[in-house]
Order: sequence, then C-alpha cells, then structure tokens
Amino acid sequence: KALYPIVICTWNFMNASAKAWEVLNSGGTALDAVEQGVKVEEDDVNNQTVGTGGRPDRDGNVTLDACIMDKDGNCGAVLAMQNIANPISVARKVMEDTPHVMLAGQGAEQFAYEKGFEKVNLLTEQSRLEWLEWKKTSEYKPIINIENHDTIGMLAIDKNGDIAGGCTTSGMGYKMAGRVGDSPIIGAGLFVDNEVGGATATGVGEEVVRTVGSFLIVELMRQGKSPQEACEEGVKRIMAKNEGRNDFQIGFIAINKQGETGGYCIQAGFSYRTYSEEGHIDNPSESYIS
Ligand code: SD4
Repeated sequence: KALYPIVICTWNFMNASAKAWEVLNSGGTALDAVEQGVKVEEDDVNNQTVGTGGRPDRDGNVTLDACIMDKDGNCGAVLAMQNIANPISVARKVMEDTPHVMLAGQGAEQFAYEKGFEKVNLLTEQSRLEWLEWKKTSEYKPIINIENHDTIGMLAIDKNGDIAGGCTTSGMGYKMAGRVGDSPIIGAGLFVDNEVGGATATGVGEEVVRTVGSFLIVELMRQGKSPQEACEEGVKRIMAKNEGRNDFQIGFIAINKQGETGGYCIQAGFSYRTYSEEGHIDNPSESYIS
C-alpha cells in the first residue's frame, strides 16, 4: 500500500511539516508543499540556522543558501544571498523563470528584487549579540547538534505520487565570507528523482559535498536499498573518509516512491519528522556512533 501523501523533514520541525501537510492534504502539489513548509522555518526568527534570524558569517553578514527540485528533475538554487527573507522562493523562481540552475551572491539578490522580493534585515538583535560575543575569541568550533544544526531539508509526495524537495539554511555560523555548504548544491544537500525517491541532508556541509551524499542515497535506493539502508550507507561512506573523527554531525533522510522513509546520522540527537495520514510523528534517528 502506498503511504502518500506524506512529508518528511530534518529535525523536529512540527510547524513546517504541519504546513506542508496542510498543502498536501488539500490536494496541493509536493512542490508547493515543500516551498510553503520550509518557509515556516525561514520566517522563524528563533531558528538561527535558517532565514531571518540566521547566524551571520564571521564578518556579521547573514548569507543564505537554498535549493528546490521538482518531479521533472527541474531545479533551482541561490547561494550566499543576502537581505532576502525567503531564499526557497527565490530558488523556485530561478528554476521556473530563468534558463539557469544557480544564482549566487549579488546576482541572486538582484534577481530577487526584480521578482518583487523585498529587502529586509536578516540579522536579529539576538544573532548580532551572539556574533559580537563570538568575535571576542573568534574560535570556529561548531558544537554538535546544538550550534549550526537546524537546517531544514524537506521531501514530499503528493496525492498523485509525485515527489519534490527543498533545502534551506544560513549555513555554518561564523563561516568565512563567501562559504557555501551542501544545502543549495543539487546532489549534495538535496536530490529528487521521481522514479525512485528523494534524499536531503543536514550537518557539516563540506563532508556531504565530498560524497555527493543525497545523490548517492537516491542511487542506492534505485539499486534496491530501502530509504533506511541507503541513509546508513551514506553515513558510512562519509565515516570511511574520516577515520577516527567523531566530532561532527551529519543527518540524512530519505523517502522512496512508495512513501517509505528512513534516516540515519553520525551522532545521537538527530531526529526527523513525518506527517501523513498516520499522523505527525517524531522519528529519533539511530546513529553511527551509538
Ligand atoms: C551547511 N549543511 O551549510 C549546512 C548546515 C546545517 O543544520 O545543516 N545546519 O553546511
């Protein structure tokens, strides 16, 4: 029995997944569901890893990364974009209204203004004060599961059985100016193939990029692995390149065409949320280091 419509997202984002479910449950497309869903986190000033309220880079600028992918393999992304509140929607416009896949920096910002997005200040007082505090030592040291890990990656299947995904983040807090992680990179932070399924990632983006993690997981599902098995293999691939290191976090989630889901991470503490007719469920993920 097919288990859709369904939405799945990284971490325990109740409001974002509820919003996406509302779209799916009223007959909306998976693409609209993921866009509307992740926007909830972009707009939440208390989420300091996504959108407004995100932690700045080390120079004090909030720079946002996002991408989106639809059932036909179309995709769009914005990289290191400043002053725009909803990068996921700009990414969708890149996908739908340009011949390109990625726009970066000022080009992305300029494009957003042309499409009617407003200029906003993304740096909240709380994030500004924390950044000033950080500057005293300027020590770049992400803390597992606490700091820098609330990126939202979301995958949905609509009533027609079509899959879409989106991913949005302000990246690692206090990153170097111009640094881009995995989240807006199709294949790394997100990948969808409507024949097979989708995958998305959170955690230290550099490690996800090195193994093209989300693409890998979708390909493993194509070869017959379940979403759970594919996520486990994705994490193992990363650990094989990082022997002896256990000081960073990666979490992968995946869904297949039937609506089966899975998730796996390096460190305990990662969970993912699903919302379907079965209800609104928090799924604590098993970890590589248990
Ligand atoms: C990045 N993957 O920029 C993102 C960070 C992240 O929760 O996932 N934070 O590397």
